[in-house]
Amino acid sequence: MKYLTLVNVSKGFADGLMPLGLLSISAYIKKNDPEIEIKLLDSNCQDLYENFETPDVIGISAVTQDIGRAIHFAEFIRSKNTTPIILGGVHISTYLKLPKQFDVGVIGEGEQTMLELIQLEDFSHKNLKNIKGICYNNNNNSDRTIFTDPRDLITNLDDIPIVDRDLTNISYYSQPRQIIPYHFGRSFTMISSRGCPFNCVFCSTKIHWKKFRAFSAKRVIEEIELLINRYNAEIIHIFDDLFIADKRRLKEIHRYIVEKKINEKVKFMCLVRSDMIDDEIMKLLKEMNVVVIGIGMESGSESMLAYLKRKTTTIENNIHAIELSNKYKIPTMGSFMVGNPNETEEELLETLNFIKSYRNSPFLCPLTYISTAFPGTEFWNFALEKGIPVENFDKIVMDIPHNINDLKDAPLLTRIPLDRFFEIICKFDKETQYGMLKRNTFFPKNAYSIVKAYREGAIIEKNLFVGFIEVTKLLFMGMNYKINLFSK
Ligand code: B12
Ligand code: SF4
Repeated sequence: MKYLTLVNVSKGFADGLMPLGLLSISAYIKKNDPEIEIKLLDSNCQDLYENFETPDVIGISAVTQDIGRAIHFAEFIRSKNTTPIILGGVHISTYLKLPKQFDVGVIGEGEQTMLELIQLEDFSHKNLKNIKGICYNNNNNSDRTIFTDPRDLITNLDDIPIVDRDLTNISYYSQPRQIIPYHFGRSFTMISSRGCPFNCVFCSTKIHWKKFRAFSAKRVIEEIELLINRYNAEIIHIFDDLFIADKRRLKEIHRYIVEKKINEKVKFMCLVRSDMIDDEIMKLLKEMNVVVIGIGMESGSESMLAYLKRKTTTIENNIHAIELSNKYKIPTMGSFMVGNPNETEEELLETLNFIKSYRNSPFLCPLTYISTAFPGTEFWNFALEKGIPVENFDKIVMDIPHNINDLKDAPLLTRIPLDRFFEIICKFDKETQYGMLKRNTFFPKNAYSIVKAYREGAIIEKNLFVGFIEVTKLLFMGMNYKINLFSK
């Protein structure tokens, strides 16, 4: 019997989401080698440091934002013993530099690689060099990372068993909570595909997953049914980069969901693209009981949008998507990026004005993120050329902060002076807050939700009177919207 501890250092968002990558590795190892005993240390619901017990091998997962936390934990383990520590996940897979605290880095898909690693007698370089898809540091020269041959991607994703959710603290993750906007309940995440057929200049997906692959519709339904029957799921967030990438598969998933009446048991959220959705797709999503969609709208400036999405999307596409979202009454979380490479103040303001012009659109909720360079992307190359300190990973700020000082050391890509940039992005933040209160102004459930909206309006505007006027305008627009609906 060998003992493996998998470690999730990521925490935050909606009281934490299950670390699906680690759970997939666990399921794969359990299927292929039942002699391995696996434990999860999960920072969402545990103190990693207090609960650590030494196993035979440790595997830590990290996205770029979490690498500082992963290193810190690896240092803590090192201070106790010499157990081999493996780093996996999107950060090492795209950055390709292994911090000295780790013995091995796993590049890309981790299931088979981790299985082979845990079966090794020891982690001598003689053994490691035969394992595909890893890197390790040369003992004699700590600046040199040695890479083995790349590992082929798993051809048929259905060969990977359903992720091992039982490894987690299920009672923690089964508590009713809100992981998708507006909907509260027992909520779970799942992944039904890997990668994305597109290659936006800021996105890590192409570098990490190489190409788009999907689980079969049948297998997707099997996992959804498991979530409903075993974990009593009421809400499922399908976290694929682009759930609708394969329209044929989408239709098949839709058919099963409707036939099996899954749409009467569970609500879904998924991510789509504005240039891909049309009446047919929206109808399918509506019938499946998709209650919120997410779209990367990115910019209100045509030239910026063309750059960010390599000319695959236009403002017209985004406008059409907002219209479809209103038509089918599926709220859209539209995310926008501010502070892009070479973005002018005019382009930034175009985005702000675009968002503002949809304040009266009942189903668009804009979200704004500060552009960040992630390893391997075109943004990354831009930043390195300009000498922007993008390797200060612990200084990354993507959410709009309340204090300009929080941006002072952040590796920003913008060339707009910081004071002015901060002044403008605070206005974006205001639109996000208005987006969030649309529910209470367009579709108030009762008198209390209207009072709540007025209170939120006053907070957003930091002025009782202006807040009152703005929320009253929204309430009128909401009434108008409903009158229009009736008259149609
Ligand atoms: C779900 C998700 C989230 C969720 C939850 C994360 C979670 N706990 O799972 C939330 C909403 C919280 C989130 C937040 C953020 N995310 Co996110 N997220 C994703 C998403 C869509 C899916 C992740 C996933 O479950 N993948 C499926 C599993 C199977 O893949 P995996 O985790 O990569 O694991 C595989 C391998 O990497 C490897 N592996 C992973 N860990 C380990 C460990 C070991 C030991 C081994 C051997 C192998 C291994 O093996 C696994 C199986 O093959 C990805 C995009 C994507 N499709 O991957 C973006 C992605 C990871 N997120 C990204 C970003 C930018 C963020 C944010 C910074 C966004 C923001 N605005 O703040 C935050 C970071 C917050 C944080 N501190 O974690 C980027 C990461 C870029 C980067 N270089 O770090 C991605 C790649 C999106 C993108 N297209 O650019 N995210
Ligand atoms: S469409 Fe989304 S997931 Fe695909 S490359 Fe662009 S940003 Fe990444």
